[in-house]
Amino acid sequence: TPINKLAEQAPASSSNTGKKVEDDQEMGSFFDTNLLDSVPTLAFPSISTADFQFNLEKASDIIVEKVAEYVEKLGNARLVLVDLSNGSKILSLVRSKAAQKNIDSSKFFTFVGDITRLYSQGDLRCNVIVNAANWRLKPGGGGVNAAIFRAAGPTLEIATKERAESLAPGQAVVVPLPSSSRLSEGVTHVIHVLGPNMNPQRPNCLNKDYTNGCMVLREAYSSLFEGFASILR
Ligand code: AR6
Repeated sequence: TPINKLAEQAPASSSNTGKKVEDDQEMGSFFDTNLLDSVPTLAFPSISTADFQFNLEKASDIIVEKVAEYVEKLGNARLVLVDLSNGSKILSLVRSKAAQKNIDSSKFFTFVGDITRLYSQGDLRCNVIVNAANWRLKPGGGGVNAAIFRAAGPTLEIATKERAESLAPGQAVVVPLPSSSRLSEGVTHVIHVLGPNMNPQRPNCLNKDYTNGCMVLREAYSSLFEGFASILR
């Protein structure tokens, strides 16, 4: 799988960086590592499918559709769908649907890991990470929102407030990460995105209206990929 391939290609990349490698046998991995490090990469979680309880089959169709739409437009940049566990249902659905659509697996792949520790724990360098936010753009709650605000520290909340006070479902906001942020990892920007909510205990619940829900989820992915494109320009 691409995950294993990457793990092999990027051995201890931080300690290799900047070192001359004399041994021929290590040359390949040395250059591959540096090449991969310089490729713009967006890591994103599956929007709305955990706390917001969006249907996984429908969400996986939309992820693959939107990735197919944007992956070529984004040039050499990579898109990576991340989740915490090897048993992630959304990752396996997306992997098989992406394979069916023959999406270039060097430009789009799935990855298991904590989105706030992709480089330090997974040797995967991503310069932009996506947050499945809440409408108030507030830290805490659960899921990936709590993890990103916790890892980045209070400067992310301040930088976010400078860009937007709130989000409507389907919208995204690009936030440059202040250099003083605790989240290093090579991340330069966080993109907050608000997906459609199917959880009756959260604001703006769509009450299983998947006609509207699918439209809003498509908008959410368009907004976040457009946000990534705007960083690359
Ligand atoms: N790293 C990678 N993936 C993660 C991580 C992590 N640290 N944590 C969760 N995921 P969710 P939603 C995956 O619930 O459904 C918050 O409270 C998770 O397994 O974070 O859009 C906000 O404040 C799932 O695949 O987002 C909102 O109120 C995906 O990330 C609400 O939850 C999204 O799960 C948003 O709910």
